Amino acid sequence: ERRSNNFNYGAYHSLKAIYHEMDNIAADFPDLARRVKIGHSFENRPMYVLKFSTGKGVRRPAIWLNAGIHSREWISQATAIWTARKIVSDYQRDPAITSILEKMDIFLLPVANPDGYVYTQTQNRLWRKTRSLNPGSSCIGADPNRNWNASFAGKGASDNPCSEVYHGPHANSEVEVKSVVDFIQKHGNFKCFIDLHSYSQLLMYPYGYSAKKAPDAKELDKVARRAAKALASVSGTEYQVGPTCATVYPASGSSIDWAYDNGIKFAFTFELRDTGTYGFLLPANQIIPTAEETWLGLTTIMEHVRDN
Ligand code: ING
Ligand code: ZN
Repeated sequence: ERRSNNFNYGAYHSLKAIYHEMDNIAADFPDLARRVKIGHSFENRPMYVLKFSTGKGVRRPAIWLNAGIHSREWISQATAIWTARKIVSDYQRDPAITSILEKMDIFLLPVANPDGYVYTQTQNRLWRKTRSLNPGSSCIGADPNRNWNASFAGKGASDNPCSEVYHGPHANSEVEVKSVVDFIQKHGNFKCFIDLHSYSQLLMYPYGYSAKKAPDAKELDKVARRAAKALASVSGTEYQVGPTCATVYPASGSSIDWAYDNGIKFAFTFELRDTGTYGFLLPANQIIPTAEETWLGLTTIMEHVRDN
């Protein structure tokens, strides 16, 4: 039975609809995609990833595509689910994704903060953090992109639970972060970690926690510039490229700094469309154009990872 024809990739969807579509993708392409539960959220919702693999029983080098860690950045989750469908549709049709999948596995987490996402759909469209309780405070949640064990509680994070960049009581305190960390460490062969955010049209690499230069900064900058150029070739959307700290602001405890400091060299953050006209409230008619151009950026990076 095919139910997936119903999913409109040009619209924003509920968590339930996204999870259902992930299931449909796996059902439509059982030899290529599998839906895997990697954990659960604070409010006990499942955390699902799609694993794309053509390797039978071997643990290939892998790519982690992360989306929706900040719940209000809806273009991130929407781009991720579009990307999932793109991967299964293009495999054995497009040589780039085909050759990537002959050598590597891709793990895609479209909704890294499920509780926050549901909250943005039902209560407060601009909610950013998790929905965990803070003992002794009436404020809710921690910033899941300040909660990773990379200069935790350093620059650009707050110890105030009411802050939008509250780092949480300790590194990995947010079960959503801990679930990803445990999965990646247990797997042990990730080469690339890409986190999708919005907005500002930026492509960044470590570090955010300090102005120090990453040992691989030259290579990361070169790859990011190539990716930004490929992205722009689709419809002219311009991205700025650079290390997080110098490109936006200092930010400790972020996902890509943790990935990089734990041996995952190819660590990037995309800040997707736009540059502020709509900001987090990007109209749905920009979902497919955003996802299409981002795909070129993503495949440029993944091809470099494949060859290095
Ligand atoms: N921006 C990111 C944030 O977490 C960022 C910027 C990227 C910080 C990578 C650290 C590392 O603040 C948004 N819009 O969330
Ligand atoms: Zn964000």
